[in-house]
Amino acid sequence: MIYFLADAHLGCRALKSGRTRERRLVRFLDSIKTKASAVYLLGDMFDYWFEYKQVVPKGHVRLLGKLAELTDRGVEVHFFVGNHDLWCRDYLARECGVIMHFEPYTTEIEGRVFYMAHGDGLGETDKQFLFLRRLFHNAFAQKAFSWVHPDRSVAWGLRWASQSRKKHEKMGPAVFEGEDKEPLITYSKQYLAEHPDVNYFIYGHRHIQLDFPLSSDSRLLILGDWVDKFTYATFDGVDVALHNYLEGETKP
Ligand SMILES: [Mn+2]
Repeated sequence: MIYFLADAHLGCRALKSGRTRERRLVRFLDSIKTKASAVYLLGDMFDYWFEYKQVVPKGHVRLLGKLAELTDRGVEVHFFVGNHDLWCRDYLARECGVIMHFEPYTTEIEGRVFYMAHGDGLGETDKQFLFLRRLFHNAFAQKAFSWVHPDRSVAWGLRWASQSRKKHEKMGPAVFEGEDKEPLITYSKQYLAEHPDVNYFIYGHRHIQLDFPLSSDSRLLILGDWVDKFTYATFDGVDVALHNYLEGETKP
């Protein structure tokens, strides 16, 4: 079985349930470790991650340990960067054995073609978002930022990320905006026209659960999140389905 999930935003300072959510994610990964042949983490697993050559942000040790356990067992774990944790280098690959993806990734699994990405910037028209995205991805800006002391830069990053969360909270819960207003749908339709062999487009980023038909043999799925939805998708070799991970949760 193949598993897909995204957007845990671990370490988010605007959310009180950090450790609880991390534990829940770890229990989920533990529950699938014997069934999974591959796990795709489709971005923004961390609310902020800026990695220096010799230094990584504190925290997340339960998740990192579980990822290492999975890959030690031979489970393929794919880690896509999102728009909150794009400043990864090689630590997660070296330490946890994951396969890093900094770009959208197309792969064939059991005869079906998957196009996967976090989803930020694809079909996006918001100028402010695109400006920031370009800045964040700019090699010189990244180099300059890496000269800042980690204590300062990571504190700044966590503040930026939690402000972005609060801004989104004010706008209300993420909802499906309609076929014509979802950049990922527009983008995927165009992409499909040029690459008609893609059967599944799988994305995170939007924090909504969506299973949208693009053609008779192609669908677009958005994975929800692990902030308050605890949703994921599976591929059993025949079809992709969306699920909710349910379990009793009491302790903070
Ligand atoms: Mn995102």
